[in-house]
Amino acid sequence: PGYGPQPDARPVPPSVDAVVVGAGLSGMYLLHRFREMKLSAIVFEVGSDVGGTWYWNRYPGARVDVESLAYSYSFSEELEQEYEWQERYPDQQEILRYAQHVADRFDLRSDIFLDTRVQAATYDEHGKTWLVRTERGDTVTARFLVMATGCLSASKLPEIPGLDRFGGAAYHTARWPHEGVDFTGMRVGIIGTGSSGVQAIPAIAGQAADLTVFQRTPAYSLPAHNRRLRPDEIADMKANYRAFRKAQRESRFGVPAETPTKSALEVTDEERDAVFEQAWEEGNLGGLLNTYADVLVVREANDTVKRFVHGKIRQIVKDPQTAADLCPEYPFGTKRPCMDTNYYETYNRENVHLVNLRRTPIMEITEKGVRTSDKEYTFDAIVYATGFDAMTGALTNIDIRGRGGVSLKEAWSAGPRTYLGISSVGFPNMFTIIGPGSPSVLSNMIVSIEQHVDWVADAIEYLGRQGLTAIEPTQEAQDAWVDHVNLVASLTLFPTGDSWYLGANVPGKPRVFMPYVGGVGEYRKKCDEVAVRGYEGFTLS
Ligand code: N01
Repeated sequence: PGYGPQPDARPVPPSVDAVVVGAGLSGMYLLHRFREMKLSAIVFEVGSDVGGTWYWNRYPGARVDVESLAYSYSFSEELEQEYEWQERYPDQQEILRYAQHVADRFDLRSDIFLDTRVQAATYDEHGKTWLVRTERGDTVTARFLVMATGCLSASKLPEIPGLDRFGGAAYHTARWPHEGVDFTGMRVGIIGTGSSGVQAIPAIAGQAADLTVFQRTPAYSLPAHNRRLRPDEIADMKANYRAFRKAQRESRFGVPAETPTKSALEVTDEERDAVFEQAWEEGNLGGLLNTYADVLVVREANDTVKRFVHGKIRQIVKDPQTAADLCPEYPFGTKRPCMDTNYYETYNRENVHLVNLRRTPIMEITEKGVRTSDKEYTFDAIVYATGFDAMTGALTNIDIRGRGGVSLKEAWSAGPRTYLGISSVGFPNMFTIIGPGSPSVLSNMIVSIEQHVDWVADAIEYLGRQGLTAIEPTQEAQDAWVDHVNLVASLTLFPTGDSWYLGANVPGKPRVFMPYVGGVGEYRKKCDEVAVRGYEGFTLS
């Protein structure tokens, strides 16, 4: 059931100016902007409430990895001043409450259709409109279609034989039961050690009788040093929010930080270790990445961070074999680092066991549990912390057809192709918020979300002022942007990690580095220039 009013019962209007898909942090702000522009807009949301990521990811230990005072909307100064964050890194419930508060405060719910999955969207070239169809049979035409479907929303189970055979309870971290799960007294197996696994493992270990962690690739995880916010730091931020927001927008990752200029290789080991130690103690996702200019560029520089983290793991984890198995070999930062509370410490508990799947791979899921090449493990519950078909999955799961009936899935079969990550040739008047080809997942998402929403709203306003009705990128501009995104990525170590940034976690997915590594500030400048030049690289008609 939906929260508040029951929007499901209301009929969907036959035609609106804009259909937004998704009522997460992107979709909610889009609706707010569109209303300010006096556009009629509706939002379809498959969940039973707003919040997107924070609605779905309810696994124990789920928390944000960007500080709350920075991971919040900037579009309303009143909201900024009124809202009271409790923790430095709030948990899922606190962020969901924030999303719900925003929905209520800006009266967004009346135009959001919950429990409604969009099945298809087809562009009508003559009418220059999108026909959107939902799974429950609604149809609506719209001039603009905005995909606010998120980058990490199409959850993914592993390709392991026998998934349906298991007789106990099975959960995916991103589809967690709303009533929660009590693991007390249970033997639990968890597969996956990305950000979700790293947060869930300590929480489940504290409850379960026994927890076995199946690890294919170890993560680099940094201590979050989470704590309650102090009144003085909240007051400080509230007094300086405008300057802080400006700095966020101009920064590299959407979090203000000094840009490092030194190489990790030009300083002494002592100096470097002291810098790394300070970053580790700060508890900041970008901390270690931001220590030296070449960490993400030069392998030897990256190795210095790798050695430092290995040293930390060996210091914390008592069993030498477990510690060795937890030490990642791929370059630091090429997969998203994790932020944890007591992750490595958890392996010192007697009820926690690590299985290194590089030595003994999983062969199948059985009725009783998990069989590796070595033995069968018996469980009462299995947790899949196996991630997402990231960045493109939520888009290509919908049957989107643009000019000439071409499907987005076909158009992107060799990897996503966009201009600025915002729009794609063949799909006029369709926009993707934080889409592939934009900084998106390499940034504080909310900063990138607001930038995209504002850009899209401004573009639509511009079309209206010019008496035009359609916008679509040119092939040349799109090709040049895709080349640029690839070129910038190829100058870094990013393509060397087998990450979901590259689609490497989905068998058969083309290996293309999807987010734009050029930085939030530079990217914003480019988008602004395009707009100032009358939407350069787009055909307006
Ligand atoms: O997913 P992941 P996630 N057999 O893809 C393993 C954001 N996020 O949900 O690396 C065995 O990172 C897989 O192994 P490998 C954040 O951006 C943020 O954890 O493919 N193992 C990996 O260990 C994050 O990066 C927060 O070898 C299998 C794990 O499952 C993104 O979401 C919290 C397997 C998947 O890790 C995704 O994180 C949570 C198989 N067949 C998420 N298939 C915070 O804000 C997959 N794996 C803190």
